[in-house]
Amino acid sequence: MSVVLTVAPTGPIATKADNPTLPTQPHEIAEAVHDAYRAGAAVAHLHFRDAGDRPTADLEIALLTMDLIRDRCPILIQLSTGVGLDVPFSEREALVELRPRMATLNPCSMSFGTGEFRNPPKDVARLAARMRELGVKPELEIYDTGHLEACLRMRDAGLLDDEPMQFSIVLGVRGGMAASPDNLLTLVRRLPPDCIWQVIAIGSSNLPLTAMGVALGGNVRAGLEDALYLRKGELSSGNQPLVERAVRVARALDRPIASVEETEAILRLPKPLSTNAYSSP
Ligand code: KMH
Ligand code: ZN
Repeated sequence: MSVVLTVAPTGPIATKADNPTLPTQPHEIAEAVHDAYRAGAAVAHLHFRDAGDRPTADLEIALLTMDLIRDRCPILIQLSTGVGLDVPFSEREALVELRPRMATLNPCSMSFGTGEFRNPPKDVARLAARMRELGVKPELEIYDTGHLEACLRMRDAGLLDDEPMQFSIVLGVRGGMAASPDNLLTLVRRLPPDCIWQVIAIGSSNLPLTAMGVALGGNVRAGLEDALYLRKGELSSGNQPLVERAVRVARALDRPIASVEETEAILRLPKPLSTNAYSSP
C-alpha cells in the first residue's frame, strides 16, 4: 500500500533562533511546501506566524499562504487548528471556515512542554461538528491512550465519521507519551480497524519511529515542525532534507509514495467545496 507523505514545515514552538531555515512567512512556507511536493509530499500541514514570527490564526495570513501554495502546486492542505499554545480556541477554530481539505483536531487538553494546550471538551465537540458540516476531514492528533478513547467516544456520538478515521500518533511531547517503540506499538494495537494513521515523532526519535511506522503500515510525516536536526549535532538545512529522508525510508521498505490523487482516494477525502466566505477573487 502506498504511503501518504505529509510535510509539516513550521510548528507552533520553534523559532528561527532554533533553526534559521524555519519558514515562517507566507512566501517562505509556500516555497518549502512546493519543494516538498516536488519531492513526493501529498499533504501540507500548516501553521502560520505573524510578521513578528509569533504563532497566529490570522485568516488573511492563512488565506494568502494557501493561495501562494495553490498557485504553485495541487498539494492537499491540512490546516493546524492547534496553531499555538497562546492563541484562543475561538481564533483557532475559525481556520476551518477557510475550508481546507483537512484540519487537525486535538481531542484533549494537556501539558505541552512548559505550557498548556487547551482543548476543552465542549469546544472540541463544536469544532468536530463544524468540520463535519464543512466537509473538512479531521486529522486526529492523539498524544496518549486516553486521547484515542476520546476520539472513539466522539465517533460513537456521531461527531466523527469512521470513513476512515485518520489518526496521528504523537510521541515525544513533554506532557504526552514518550517517544518509544513500545508506546508506538501500544497505540497502534489499540487503533480501530481500517483507520489511517501516521507517527509524529518529535525530536531525536523522529527517524527510528518514522521508520517503524512505515514498517508497520503507517503513513509518514516529515519537516521542521517535528525535528529541527537531521541527526545529533546537525541542524537540518531546511525541510527538504527531512522530506527526502522520509522518501528514502519509505522506498527502502518498498512502500511507494502516494500521489495527491491516490491520497484523496486513500483518505476518502470529501470533495472540495468550491467557494467559501473568505475566498480571494
Ligand atoms: N506540534 C504538534 C505536536 C496541531 O497542529 O494541531 C502539536 C500541534 C497540534 O501543533
Ligand atoms: Zn501542527
